[in-house]
Amino acid sequence: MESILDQIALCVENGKINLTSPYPSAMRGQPGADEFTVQALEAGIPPSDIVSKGLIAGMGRIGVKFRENKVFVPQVLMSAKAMNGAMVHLKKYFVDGSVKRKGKIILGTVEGDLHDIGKNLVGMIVEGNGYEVIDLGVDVSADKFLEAIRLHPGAFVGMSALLTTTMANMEKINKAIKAEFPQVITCVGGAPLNPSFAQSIGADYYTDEPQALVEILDRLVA
Ligand code: B1M
Repeated sequence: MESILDQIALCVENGKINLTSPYPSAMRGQPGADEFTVQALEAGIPPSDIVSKGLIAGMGRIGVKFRENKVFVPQVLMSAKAMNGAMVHLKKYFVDGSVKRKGKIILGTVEGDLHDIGKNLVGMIVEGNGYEVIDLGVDVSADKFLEAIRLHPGAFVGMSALLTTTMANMEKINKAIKAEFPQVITCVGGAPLNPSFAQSIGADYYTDEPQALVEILDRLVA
């Protein structure tokens, strides 16, 4: 029989939130990430194991499948919902410090740009892989990024742009960040970008999909 942690990972991977949720149809009538997390806590499994071997394992798998085009946006959204169903029971362990995040990332779509579907997906997958995400939303100016960096020392910065016109703002923002906080690591992504653009504006990293960003962050915090 699969362990409770495997069951949690499976529920997150498949977007199974709780007993009553109808999705995915193959798992209808079965407990979800919600109930299995309660069971795991009652069985005395450390919350940190539930996070690392259950939630992060499941979100890691969906991130890889998304990269490989084996699943699409709706499945990732359902996985994030299942993860949030489990997180309801785990939040207090993050607050009391018994579960630690791997790191923090400030995320935003750059000034002038309102596209946030990709940025939100990046946020969900990065959060599901153990990072705290400070989401500044869309149309984020350099000043807003700088203010967030002051509030969250040690955080990485992730910027998204979907328009060729707002890529120029990304350069402006990256320059402002590096001028005030040269040690802050910046990552950029979004459909019109490419590695040489990222390099030309002085960003530290470029990725074209969320799981690759997780892998970069994991290497940086290792
Ligand atoms: Co807009 N739009 N749009 N739009 N829109 C595009 C981007 C466009 C390519 C459509 C086209 O002409 N074929 C085009 C841009 C052309 C260009 O500049 N090269 C365009 C345009 C022109 C515009 C307007 C100017 C249209 C107008 O008003 N005349 C306008 C601009 C508004 C503004 O931002 N100021 C506009 C408006 C909109 C809507 C508001 C209607 C809506 C956005 C809704 C929203 O986001 N809440 C919208 C949409 C939906 C699109 C398309 C159709 C889809 C974008 C999307 O969500 N893709 C898009 C055409 C297309 O892509 N087919 C288009 C799905 C998403 C999952 O992918 O965002 O690429 P993506 O994110 C990926 C990766 O890029 C990566 O990971 C994500 C997940 O895999 N990634 C990162 C993203 N950020 C990352 C950050 C990272 C790492 C990876 O590290 C930090």
